[in-house]
Amino acid sequence: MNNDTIAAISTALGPSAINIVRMSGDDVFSIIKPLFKGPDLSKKESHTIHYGRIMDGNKPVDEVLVSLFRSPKTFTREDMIEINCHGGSFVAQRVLELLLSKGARLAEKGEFTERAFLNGRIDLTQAESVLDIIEARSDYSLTLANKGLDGEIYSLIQSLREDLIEIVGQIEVNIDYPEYDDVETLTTDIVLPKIAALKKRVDKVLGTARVGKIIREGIETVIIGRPNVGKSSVLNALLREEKAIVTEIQGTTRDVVEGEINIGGLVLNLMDTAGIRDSEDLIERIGIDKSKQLIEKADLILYVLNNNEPLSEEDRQLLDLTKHKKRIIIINKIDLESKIGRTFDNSVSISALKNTNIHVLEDKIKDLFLEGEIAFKDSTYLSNTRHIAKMRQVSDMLEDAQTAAEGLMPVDMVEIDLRSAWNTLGEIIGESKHAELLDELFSRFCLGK
Ligand SMILES: Nc1nc2c(ncn2[C@@H]2O[C@H](COP(=O)(O)OP(=O)(O)OP(=O)(O)O)[C@@H](O)[C@H]2O)c(=O)[nH]1
Ligand SMILES: [Mg+2]
Repeated sequence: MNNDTIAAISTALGPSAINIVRMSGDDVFSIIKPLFKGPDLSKKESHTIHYGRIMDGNKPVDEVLVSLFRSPKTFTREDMIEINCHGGSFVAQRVLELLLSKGARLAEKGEFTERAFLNGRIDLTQAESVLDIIEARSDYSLTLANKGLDGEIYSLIQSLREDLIEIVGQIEVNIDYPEYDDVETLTTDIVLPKIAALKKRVDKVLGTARVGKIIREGIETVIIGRPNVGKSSVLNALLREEKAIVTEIQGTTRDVVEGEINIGGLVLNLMDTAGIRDSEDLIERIGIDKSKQLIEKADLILYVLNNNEPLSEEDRQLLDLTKHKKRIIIINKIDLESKIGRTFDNSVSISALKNTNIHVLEDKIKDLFLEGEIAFKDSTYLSNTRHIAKMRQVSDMLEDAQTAAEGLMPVDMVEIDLRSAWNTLGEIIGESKHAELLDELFSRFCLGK
């Protein structure tokens, strides 16, 4: 480790109680020495905090607390110093400038975390989890991010790699000692079932990744239905706020109105749409309509019907159009006489106007997306798009290996696919450190992180 020393303001700029200026690298002690009036920090123990003043020559700049952390037990594994200044961006900026004037370099975005990764304190999935913690919007996404930070994704990937290595080992043994077993028996009896089992594991991880993505990014929820059935009223009832305009006039909502709610730790990104009408050429109309795109993109459709009206032909078509989606049918206006004339599976009867059964709707949404907290606690979900894309490649490579083995191709052909799968898994945890990937990834962090 012979890194230049980096510094940055780690807190958001703008008036606040405290700002933290952070520094990491070999020279932190020599850089701070001429600037700090207080105890000699270079003689102090790791993980201690010291009171003093930052000085610009003879001029006091700020009264500060300096935390010091000695390598290797630090976030970056380098020597680190954190200066707690008074809030106010000017003073923090001045302290930073003084550090730079004594030889520190301004850190790039995410560079502290990048160093933690490059110095082997965390793997790439853990570094990404740091970002996930910062961006978490609900308890579930925070839990998921913390699992990542604890190294759960890392362990999952490593255990898949162990299975792979075992298969490759088996093949190698056979190549080295051809008399050990005949090739055909090896591939069909030993290698093939193992590849199949591993592919099954990978596909299972991919199968649950949708839940992970939903926990992380929220459920894209689109409220649709004919005009005046009460879509905007449903949005408002869920948001507990009069966000969308509600009137008795058909076609009140013209553009998509959005809102975000948190149902027991799950985030829903709600979109209220314009009522879909005109029975003639309905499908064609929807085709040119934004609503159709929204329906396709949605994780959840809330289809609103008016309890007070008989089911129309348009409703039937729209119900058919959305039947392949995760969907809840909301029978609204139950405070009025029922004229709808039939019942539906997966429906909830509510009154958005009177706030009746809104919690029943919420519970239904939650049940639809989580098999219960227990299952959530016990599993490791992939949620990061990069991880999911790589995992898909791994699944394809295992499929190729399987096909090769089934076709009784020479075992070394099978091994090529397995090795690619091994490398791709390695890319998830950052074992092959691609410079571009790292630059892209860490630039998504804030300065000073
Ligand atoms: N009685 C009763 N009226 C309701 C209920 N929900 C909504 N309404 C009324 O139905 C009318 C239409 O409500 P909106 O929420 O604007 O309906 P919308 O589906 O968004 O309508 P568009 O945006 O025009 O497509 C308003 O007068 C609401 O007050 C309900 O549960 N019971
Ligand atoms: Mg509306």
